[in-house]
Amino acid sequence: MAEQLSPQDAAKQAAADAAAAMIEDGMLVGLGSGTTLRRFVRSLGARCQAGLKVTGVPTSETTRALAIEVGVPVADLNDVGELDIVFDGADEIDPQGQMIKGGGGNLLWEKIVATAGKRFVAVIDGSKTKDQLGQFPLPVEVIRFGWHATERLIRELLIESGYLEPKIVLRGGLDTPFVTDSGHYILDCALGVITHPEALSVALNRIPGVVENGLFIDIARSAIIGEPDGALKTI
Ligand code: ABF
Repeated sequence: MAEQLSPQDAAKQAAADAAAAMIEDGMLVGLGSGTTLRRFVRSLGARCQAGLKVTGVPTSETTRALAIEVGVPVADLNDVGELDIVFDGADEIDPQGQMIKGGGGNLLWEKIVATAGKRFVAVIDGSKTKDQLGQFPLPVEVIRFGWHATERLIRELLIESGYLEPKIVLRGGLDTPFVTDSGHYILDCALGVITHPEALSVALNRIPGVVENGLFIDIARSAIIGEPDGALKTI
């Protein structure tokens, strides 16, 4: 019996299947993270089982393991040239295609892969589309050394930028902090509405100790947006 999907999962599946149908023989494809992308990788795997010849370049160990499991040939980013296309999820996307990513803790590798391709396509369900970014806490990846000092500088920057009471939380908490694949911490910054995402992203990355942030600016060329009834929208 077919899996009974929740409305959001049905929307994710619709977007995932539409994305997988875009791929052509011989493509080098960046494979992102998150639950929608897992559906995409499974759908791509089915096409590979049916004879499609592609090479997937994963953004995380979990994506790599799933791709291998479902029969998508994989390669390391360092072993290939420019990717033909990159598919990844998002936590939020605005009408200009600016995104917040990193809810899954993988923003650094995701941004490296996202910018290693000719084209990035967000694969999302409709709940991710927002008029303005910021309802989702902005992840900022920091090195562990001196992270309290880095946090203070981030807080100062946010206050100077007009976010008067920024709530900054160490992901996982002080006792069991989340550690990224690169051994870094993530500070989640609850800002509400981010009025100038481009400028904020640049300013954050100037702070010593900040490795990268979850604002993906001028990266998405388009988005495939699934709806619960299987309908698709694009931006
Ligand atoms: C990944 O997809 C992350 O950047 C993001 O946190 C996650 C969200 O996707 P989903 O809602 O599909 O799990 O790319």
